Amino acid sequence: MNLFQKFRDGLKKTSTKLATEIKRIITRSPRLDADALDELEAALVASDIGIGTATDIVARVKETGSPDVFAIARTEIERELSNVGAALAPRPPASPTVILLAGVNGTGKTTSTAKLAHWLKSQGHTVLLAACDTFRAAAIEQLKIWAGRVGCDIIDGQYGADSAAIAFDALEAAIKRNADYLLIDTAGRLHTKANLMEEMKKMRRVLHKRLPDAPHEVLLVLDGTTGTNALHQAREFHNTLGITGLIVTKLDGTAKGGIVVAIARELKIPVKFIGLGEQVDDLQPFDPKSFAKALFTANEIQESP
Ligand SMILES: Nc1nc2c(ncn2[C@@H]2O[C@H](COP(=O)(O)OP(=O)(O)OP(=O)(O)O)[C@@H](O)[C@H]2O)c(=O)[nH]1
Ligand SMILES: [Mg+2]
Repeated sequence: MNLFQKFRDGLKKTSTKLATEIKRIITRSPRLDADALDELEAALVASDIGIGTATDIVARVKETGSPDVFAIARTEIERELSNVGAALAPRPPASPTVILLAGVNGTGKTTSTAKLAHWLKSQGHTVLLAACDTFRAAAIEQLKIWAGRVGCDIIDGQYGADSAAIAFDALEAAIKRNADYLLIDTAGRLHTKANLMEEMKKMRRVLHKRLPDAPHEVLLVLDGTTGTNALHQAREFHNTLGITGLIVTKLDGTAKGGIVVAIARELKIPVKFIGLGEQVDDLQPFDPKSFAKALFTANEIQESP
């Protein structure tokens, strides 16, 4: 399955809802009068793409007088996202690339860590995992099971242990073993809880001390089904921790997958991967063009009766 097909399947809930609404509006009012344009705007806003982008699309439709709302929306979305799809930081020549995954409880950090490991391995890299969620019961076992599935080694410690110490040991091991990537799973934390944020900062400091460029990426994992809440989280995490990129998960589970557009427009933080399901290959590098095309698709998807 190619990347576009993955995007299309994963974004089906959002695209089906959008297509149904848009077609209904156009069928009823082919010349798209003022009321129809209002309805169109409401339908776009309901997908969580954000008011700004929704009004831009409606303005373009009005301006061009074109009934091809899908094509106009695709172009606008692609333009909006053109600067936010980004690859991972380039690999330093001799040392591991260190990626820290952060986020609030249950957003998909642990599973995204494993899926990212799987994707990196598929690109020919060697990957080591670090289980630095020593806080939640069974978190270490969860990552161990995934490590087995993906075929990666894992460095862990005891529950209650200092997560920064485990991160340090894991980095030592990654350097010694010549691993290409070290992926660090962390405990869920509230962006409002200062002590948890401090723990995260400590992890950063310790890594930096051992390897001056590390961590090369701090990826914030956001649950795409939480809508504008995800936006608030991203803002807070970015202010306290400095985020290099986003992973937006669970887009398969929502009709509001447009949130990726709102986040990109608001925060200008690159979206690096998106989560489109629970399988190991359901985390995919973000591609604005495929995303825009998958979101606004008129024909391919039939609504179930
Ligand atoms: N459908 C779907 N489910 C996902 C996706 N990403 C994660 N999940 C599910 O979300 C749930 C929570 O995922 P975890 O990876 O454990 O989340 P976490 O952030 O590590 O959670 P804590 O460690 O408790 O903070 C699991 O059931 C995952 O399978 C996705 O892209 N799509
Ligand atoms: Mg976890």
